[in-house]
Parts: sequence; C-alpha cells; structure tokens
Amino acid sequence: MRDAVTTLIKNYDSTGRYLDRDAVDRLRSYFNSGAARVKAAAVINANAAAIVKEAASALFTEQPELIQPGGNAYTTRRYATCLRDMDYYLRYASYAIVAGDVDVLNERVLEGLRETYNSLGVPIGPTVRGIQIMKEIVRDRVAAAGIEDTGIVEQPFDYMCRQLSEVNI
Ligand SMILES: CCC1=C(C)/C(=C/C2=NC(=C\c3[nH]c(/C=C4\NC(=O)[C@H](C)[C@H]4CC)c(C)c3CCC(=O)O)/C(CCC(=O)O)=C2C)NC1=O
Repeated sequence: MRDAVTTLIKNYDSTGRYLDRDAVDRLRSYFNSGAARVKAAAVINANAAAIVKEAASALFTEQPELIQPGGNAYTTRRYATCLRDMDYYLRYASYAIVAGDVDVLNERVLEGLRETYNSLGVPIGPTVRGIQIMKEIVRDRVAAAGIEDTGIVEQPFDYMCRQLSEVNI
C-alpha cells in the first residue's frame, strides 16, 4: 500500500534518480494539501453513517427497482449488504484522500471486485451512481467545513467509478 510520497520515491529509486524539480513540486503540492486532506478525513469520519444513509436513500429514490422484488438490493440481507458496500467505498476513499494515492483502492477494494459483482448479479451502473452520490455529499460537507480544494476529495470516488465502469465493458 503506497501513498503519494512512497509512490514518488519508488519511481525515482527504480531509475536511480535524485528528486528533481518535478518531484519537489509534486511533494510540495502534496504537503501543502496535507492539512486539508486530514480535515476531509475527519469530516468523513464524523459523518460516515449519515453520508451512507443519505446516499443510499438518494440512490433508491432514483432507482427504486433496486429494492423491489427482483432487484439486487431486495431483501433485508441484500439491502444491508449494499449499504455495507457503500460504507466500504466511503471508508477507503477517506484513506486514499489522506494518502494522496489510489493504490489502497486498487489493492483493497477494486481487485477482483468485478468478478464478484458479476457472479452475484450486483449491477455495476447503480453501484457507480451510488459512489457518485456519496462523492457529491462528501464534497458539499467538506466545502462547508471550509476546504476550498475539493478536488482532493473527489479524486478517489472518481477513480473507483472509472475503474468499475471500465471493467464492466
Ligand atoms: C473492502 C472491499 C470489499 C468490497 C468492495 C466488497 C464487496 C462485496 N459486495 C458483495 C455483495 C453484495 N453487494 C451488493 C450491493 C449492491 N446491490 C445493489 O443493487 C446496489 C447497486 C449495491 C449497493 C450500492 C449486494 C446486494 C450484495 C449481496 C449480493 C448477494 O449476496 O446476492 C460481496 C459478496 C460477499 C458478501 O456478500 O459479503 C462482496 C465481496 N467486499 C469487500 O471486502
């Protein structure tokens, strides 16, 4: 599992280079955004349950067939599993925000996920929509907490959506 710093060092070490100007610029940008990243993680931590609940309710309002007979989130067990999955995406997004790197998402979340979802008939499109809705909620809450650069918050959600959508082809 890597963060922005260890990824950068790994790349430079593999070619035996000192940290050049480009590396220094990237390090500076990561450290400059550090306080905002930590604050964003704190906002997510303090509101996680509410964020998941709000996002799920918005998703099921948009796509009510998911929780109707025949829908993948129909039955109490599958409904709860769906919310648990959303909680996973939120928690790992918070790690990736702090790390400034998506490596943790590849390693812990996305690896093998498509196969699992396909074999269980979990629909990817609505899952991606659920992640997008969480992104919007988190972005608004983080902005309300005074963080201007909400891009650092959106990144991991966008990455998960992209990866999930791509492997769905
Ligand atoms: C931390 C990394 C990690 C992830 C991401 C993860 C996902 C994950 N979601 C699963 C199931 C599931 N996932 C969903 C999710 C949904 N169904 C819908 O219609 C909605 C679109 C969506 C919620 C937004 C459902 C309903 C199941 C249960 C499917 C079944 O058992 O039939 C399963 C199968 C095993 C289980 O039931 O626990 C896995 C492994 N597990 C992990 O360890």
